[in-house]
Amino acid sequence: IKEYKPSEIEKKWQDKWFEGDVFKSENKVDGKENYYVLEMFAYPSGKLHVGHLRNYAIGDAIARYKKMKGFNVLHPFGWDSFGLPAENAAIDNGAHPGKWTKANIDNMRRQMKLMGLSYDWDRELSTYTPEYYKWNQKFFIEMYKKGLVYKKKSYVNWCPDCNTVLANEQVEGGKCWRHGKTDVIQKELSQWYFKITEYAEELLQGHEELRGHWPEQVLAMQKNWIGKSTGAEVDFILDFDYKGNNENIIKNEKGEVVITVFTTRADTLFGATYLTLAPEHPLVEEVILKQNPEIREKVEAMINEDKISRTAEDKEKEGVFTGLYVINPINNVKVPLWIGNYVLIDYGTGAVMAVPAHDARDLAFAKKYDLPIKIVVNPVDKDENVHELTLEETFENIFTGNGIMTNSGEFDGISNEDGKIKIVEKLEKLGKGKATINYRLHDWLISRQRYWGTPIPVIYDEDGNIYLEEEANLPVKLPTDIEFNGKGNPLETSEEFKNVILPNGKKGRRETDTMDTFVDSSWYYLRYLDSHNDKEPFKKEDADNWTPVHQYIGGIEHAVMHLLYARFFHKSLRDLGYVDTNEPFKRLLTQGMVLGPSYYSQNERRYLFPREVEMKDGKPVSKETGEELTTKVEKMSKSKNNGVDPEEIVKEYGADSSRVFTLFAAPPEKELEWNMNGLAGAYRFINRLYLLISSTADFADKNASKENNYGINLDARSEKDKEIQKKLHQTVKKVTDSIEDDFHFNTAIAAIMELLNDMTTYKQNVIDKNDISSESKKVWHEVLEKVILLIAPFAPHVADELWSDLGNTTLTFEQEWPTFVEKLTVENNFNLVLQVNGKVRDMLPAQIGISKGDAEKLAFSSEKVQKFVDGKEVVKVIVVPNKLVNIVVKG
Ligand code: ANZ
Ligand code: ZN
Repeated sequence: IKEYKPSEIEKKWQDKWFEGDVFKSENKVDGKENYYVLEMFAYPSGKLHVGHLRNYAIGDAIARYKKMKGFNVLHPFGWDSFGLPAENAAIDNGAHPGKWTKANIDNMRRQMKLMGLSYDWDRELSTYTPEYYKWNQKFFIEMYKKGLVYKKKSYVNWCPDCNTVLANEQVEGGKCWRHGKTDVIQKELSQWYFKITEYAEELLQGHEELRGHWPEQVLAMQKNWIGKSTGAEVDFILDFDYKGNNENIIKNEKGEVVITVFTTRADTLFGATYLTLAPEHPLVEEVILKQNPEIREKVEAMINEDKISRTAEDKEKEGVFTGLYVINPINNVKVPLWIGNYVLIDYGTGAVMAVPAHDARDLAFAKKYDLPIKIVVNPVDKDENVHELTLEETFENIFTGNGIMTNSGEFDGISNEDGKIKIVEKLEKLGKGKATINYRLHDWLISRQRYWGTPIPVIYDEDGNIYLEEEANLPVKLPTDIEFNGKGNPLETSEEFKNVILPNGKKGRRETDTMDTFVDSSWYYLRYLDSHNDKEPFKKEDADNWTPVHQYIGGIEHAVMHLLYARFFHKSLRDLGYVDTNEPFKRLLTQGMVLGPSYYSQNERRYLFPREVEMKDGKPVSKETGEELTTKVEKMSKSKNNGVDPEEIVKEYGADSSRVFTLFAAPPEKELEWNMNGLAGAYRFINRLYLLISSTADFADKNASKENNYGINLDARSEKDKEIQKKLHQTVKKVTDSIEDDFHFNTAIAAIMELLNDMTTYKQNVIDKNDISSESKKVWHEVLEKVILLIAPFAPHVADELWSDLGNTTLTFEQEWPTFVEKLTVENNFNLVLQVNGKVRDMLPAQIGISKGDAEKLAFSSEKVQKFVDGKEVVKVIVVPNKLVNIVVKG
């Protein structure tokens, strides 16, 4: 008997697959529908972690299954290979970032091949290569010409540890997304932006196309991030004669300074008792501080506070009076102008009409600085009576709901919802306001002051005018004469890179900012379609045939960065004429995290490695000291020492067992608890399957093949043949249904395990005892062929090995997915008695529990019954459930 040796089997088949280039795919195959399955490409950190293993096991199972289902499958892989760690490694050890990156990619690709993944490696791409980033530059230029890229000076997020600017999406609770402990500070810089806000509404509306195919949670996160607010802009007039001519100060035709606020509560305009500006508002520097320089210190302190905590609900409101006043456009009342830390410059207009009676933040501010409070909406009780609010009540419990307008002149007595509309109508008539929609989403800041990214293809002349690089000169390549000293942007150290001659012969200076690496990942799924093309980024025809990607798989952490940027990019590319489709990814699966037990020692104040731990009386203790440890199942991470190394796992148990375990232990969207017993269980399962099949392969009748339904005469089967065939057909159905149901591989594998139990029984009772019918060998051939094909997407190496044991020279993933016959899956049949006028005329097998209607239909379908019914009038049909049908006829 053969022994199951995964290391030998897996090496043998990987060599065959990869040397034979069997996973090479075409963009078009006649008669086949395309299916694009894509796992998020990897950052080449150096080694795979278990999260990768899980992601790729899922993707590969889908790819192999869809191939067997007859699709023309595209399943590529690549590397998201620009970014900081490579540069930090360069600073630490002097090696060029490219060298570090390439070595890491080579190692990870080798590890991935050990997993037996069915990628078409011919399409592999890496974003750090000029062949790739050239197209980032071309898109940048075309987007600039279309007004989708611009440069703007503003306060931006700066991480002192990254030494670069960050996008809003990369700031989490005021801290850097890469340096969880580092406060992000604000710097005023001139930076490049992509105009994602131009697509805010479409990005929101596009969710309708994705709903049901993307996790609702991701859609909700995007919706929240886009943050659509319906409201109005209202113009207040500054009660001060400003003579200056600053372009950022807006004046009306009378020469008065206009301050526009954004509000969602225009109905409360009569209650606006003061106005608050963000400390960064242009009016502050240009007018207020010139007029009132002694408040500068307070203003600057507010600017330096971090944005997130500044607006937190429980944060102490800080402010300062400007000494100036503004005129409320609805009633011409003069109200004071303040500066407040809770007003953000980059939301709405950076100015707020404060209504302390109905807005909690305004109220806190008004209380602190003793500002007037005016109630303008009263609540209505359950008997529809208006309740006149008092200030005392407001202090105790602020009223922010809907009600009836008061203290609002001509608008008194109507509902505030009507009031909202009427006040905006009036303002529009007066030319002092308008209905508007505001989005929380900001333009995407893509400038990074770092080396390892795509150079921005822009040159400046001596006056700072912008010149786009000529397309013929693309790619603008990263220079190599660079010093990585950890101080500032390394690109600044290359004179050759910086100094260029402009088309007009004058001296120019090249932009040294590089692009955010999220630009690279925003369109890579398109590049796979033609990754060696040096004339175009991809062909439009291919893009239209392959997008939206049928199935995308990755982590939920990308919900508002990568997944929103890519949607924006796809729409921009559509508007530049590159694609016709609207969305990049049709279906999204966000796989759950991989968790593992961690062991913490209170005495040593550190996490122990699993190898330092043993179980005593069911409790984990330190092997060395015997101390009882605190254990917790949590996300695998280096800091908790609770990770496992996929390469070691694959070495010890084999790729097939590792894959089967990760797919079996939890449905793909759920958290997966890593468990060595579970892994060992997966190994035992495959081992049993292997031994059973290889030891009984000779028994199977190889002449009986799929083409002739295995030549089985159903009536000549023994009871045991019938049972195993029924179990087989039930399993094919169950596995297929489970995969079609959002890829629930766990239930699919569970069904195969059950089948294996029945197969073992069949072997013992039929094959070993030689208790066989004329059909047993044919039935067994069907069982073996189909079970091998069922397991093939999950455990492809052992499947190909067993497939060849059956005498095949083909590969499993090239086979058709096994089919089942509904009739053969039926649990319990009984013989339905068919009578005409009380006389038995026929008997047919039917399923227990068959409905009256189906039983009747079955009766009329019998030829023997038809003979006695044809040409006669059917008076009635009597059905006795699970027993008989009696047709009463006349004439
Ligand atoms: C007056 C008012 C009265 C407001 C009231 C609310 C309640 P959302 O729904 O999130 O869009 N606001 C506007 N711009 C702001 C900024 N740059 N920084 C801080 N707050 C700002 O919130 C819109 C509301 O947030 C606006 O409506 C404005 O306050 C405030 F009873 O205007 B409201
Ligand atoms: Zn950082």
